[in-house]
Amino acid sequence: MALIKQKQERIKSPQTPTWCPGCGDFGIWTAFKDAAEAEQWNNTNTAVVAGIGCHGHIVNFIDLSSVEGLHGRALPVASGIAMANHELNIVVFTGDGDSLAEGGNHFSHAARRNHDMLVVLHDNAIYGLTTGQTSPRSPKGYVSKTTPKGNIDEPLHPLRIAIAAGATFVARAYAGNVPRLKELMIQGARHKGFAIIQVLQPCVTFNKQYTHIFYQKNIYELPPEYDRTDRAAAFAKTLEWGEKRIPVGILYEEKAPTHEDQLPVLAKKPLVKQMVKRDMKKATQAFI
Ligand SMILES: Cc1ncc(C[n+]2csc(CCOP(=O)(O)OP(=O)(O)O)c2C)c(N)n1
Ligand code: SF4
Repeated sequence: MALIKQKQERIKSPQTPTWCPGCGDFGIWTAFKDAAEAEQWNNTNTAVVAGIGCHGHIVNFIDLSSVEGLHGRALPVASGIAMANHELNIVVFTGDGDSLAEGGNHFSHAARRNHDMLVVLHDNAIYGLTTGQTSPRSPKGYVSKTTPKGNIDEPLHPLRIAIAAGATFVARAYAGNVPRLKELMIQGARHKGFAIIQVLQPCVTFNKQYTHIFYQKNIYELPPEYDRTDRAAAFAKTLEWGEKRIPVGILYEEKAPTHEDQLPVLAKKPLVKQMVKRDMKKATQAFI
């Protein structure tokens, strides 16, 4: 017990989490601390970026260099970090509102470019921090203060978008299964390229439909014989959703050059380790 406490303290900040008791964000936080411990992630090898929302508060509860971007802008910030120092392990925490509404375009483009980073999408299917409004992940018919007569729109499915756009590691996990989520975080972070884990994260305060019990009843682990290199099969898996039909595990994985691999300027060393020569005369002349 003492050992476990000691392990978790290394990465935990002195702040106490402010999430509601039972929130799925606790599971994500714990899995991340365990993964960080196992992989020796620290301030010299890892950078963390978060969006704005309940999910984004995670940066306050872990002791790693971090940036909390503008709402919807976690991925462009992370892409900039990747290009400045591609040797870093980059982990992005984002919400379903953050990555699919305000940051919807950045999500497709970061996946398409295969930036080398792990994206942990806290999917509670609502806007949590602003008190439970309907988000792009809320199901059709969902009743909230912004859709009091029921949501008339179909939800977005982030893994469908990720696979269609070109993400090279695509997984789904449930926030209540911490050991499995930890494993997937490690695999996603080790993967070279854009790795996305959609974490089914119950918001116990506002989302009374996608509860812990709902997920415990309806998720199933992909079987060992499932071929995660088959892109069409993976896309078909993303079409499954509903009663006893929510697959979790690695849906898709492929090896492909990252955006950073293909930039000639980064071939020898990261940008942060290069002497940048600036000819200020030329730069100012450009504006005259
Ligand atoms: C550009 C912009 N639009 C709206 C807001 C207000 N806002 C802050 S958090 C939030 C919802 C966050 O929802 P989500 O990303 O799903 O994260 P969660 O709180 O559910 O973890 C909104 C709409 C903002 N801060 N900036
Ligand atoms: S409002 Fe929902 S998402 Fe936010 S901390 Fe509470 S339970 Fe978690």
